[in-house]
Amino acid sequence: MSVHDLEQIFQKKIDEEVKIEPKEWMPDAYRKTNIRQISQHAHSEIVGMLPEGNWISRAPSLKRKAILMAKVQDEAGHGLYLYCAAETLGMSREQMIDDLHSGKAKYSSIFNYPTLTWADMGAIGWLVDGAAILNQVMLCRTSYGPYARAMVRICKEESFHQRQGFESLLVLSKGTDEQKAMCQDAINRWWWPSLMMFGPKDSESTNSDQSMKWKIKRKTNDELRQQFVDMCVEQVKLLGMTLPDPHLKWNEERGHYDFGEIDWNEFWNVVKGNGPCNKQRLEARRKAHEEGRWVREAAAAHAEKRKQQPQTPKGALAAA
Ligand code: BYC
Repeated sequence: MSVHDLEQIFQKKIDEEVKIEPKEWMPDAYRKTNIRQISQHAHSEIVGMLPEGNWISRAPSLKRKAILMAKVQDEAGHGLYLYCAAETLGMSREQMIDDLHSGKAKYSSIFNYPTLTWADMGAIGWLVDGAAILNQVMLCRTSYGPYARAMVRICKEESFHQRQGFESLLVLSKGTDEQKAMCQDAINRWWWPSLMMFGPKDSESTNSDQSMKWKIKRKTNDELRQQFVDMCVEQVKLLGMTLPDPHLKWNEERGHYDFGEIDWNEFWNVVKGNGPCNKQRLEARRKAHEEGRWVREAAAAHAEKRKQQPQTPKGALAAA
């Protein structure tokens, strides 16, 4: 069968909503795009543990500490499901991690901003996880089977993350004047970077067209960003806070809120590694990896030893 025939069969499956599975034929570019997107997504989950991890030891109560710890552990789990999904496409975990540590691989721009106050934990939950969910709910229907299945579980956990963030901000928004001011300040600082999480505008998105045809992406960057703006404008009212954009205005004709221009220079600057915390984040990941080397080596030696030991006959342990 020619490559042309294989491509046609492949596209037919995509059009008919049949999931693509690891051992099936797929165009090289489909494999590459999925490896790129899934590994970037995995790195985002892992680097995303750092800004919140920063506040575990300073959470204001035992309850908030337990919630934050559970959330950060969930992010680690998400990273692991996603690395596994990317591995099914033939890239080793070591290679993906090397690419992150060398600065070759990207991860979400949002995690290069600092977490300055406790209210940032609420703002990350509400805005960052809120943005992530909108994007990820669509990815539950992505065409590559292992990625879609990983996303189903991740989305369940993300929706808990978003609610806990909103609830945490709600408490602050009903607190003292200082707490209210801290809440508003966190919203002001996280709003624009959250809009940038959806990626460049459609006219500048290099991968969107092909990814939409292959149903890797189900909605474009701008469509999801608009959905996010519409949702947050309503939710912020419940907090009695405001969003830091004087251009937010309901547009009757479009049936959506208009919003101000995103600072794309800032976005690309962060993506290229020059955001406020890029260097610090990569340094923290490299250090953690180096400090965990002995654990990986010990686990590998243990597994090797087990392989060399004669297998215990079935039932022997029970008999003993
Ligand atoms: N940051 O052609 P485009 C979480 C890159 S973690 C950095 O539109 P695409 C959480 C893009 O990679 C949530 N880079 O790209 C964790 C591309 O570069 P290359 C993370 C970005 O892939 C802990 C170039 O710009 N979510 O939820 O079609 C705590 C052109 O863009 C960004 C995901 O990763 C960015 N924001 O669309 C709390 C979701 N945006 O590689 C929460 C999965 C774009 O071609 N990913 N770039 O040189 C996606 O859905 C898509 O990859 C994107 C971008 C919508 C992000």
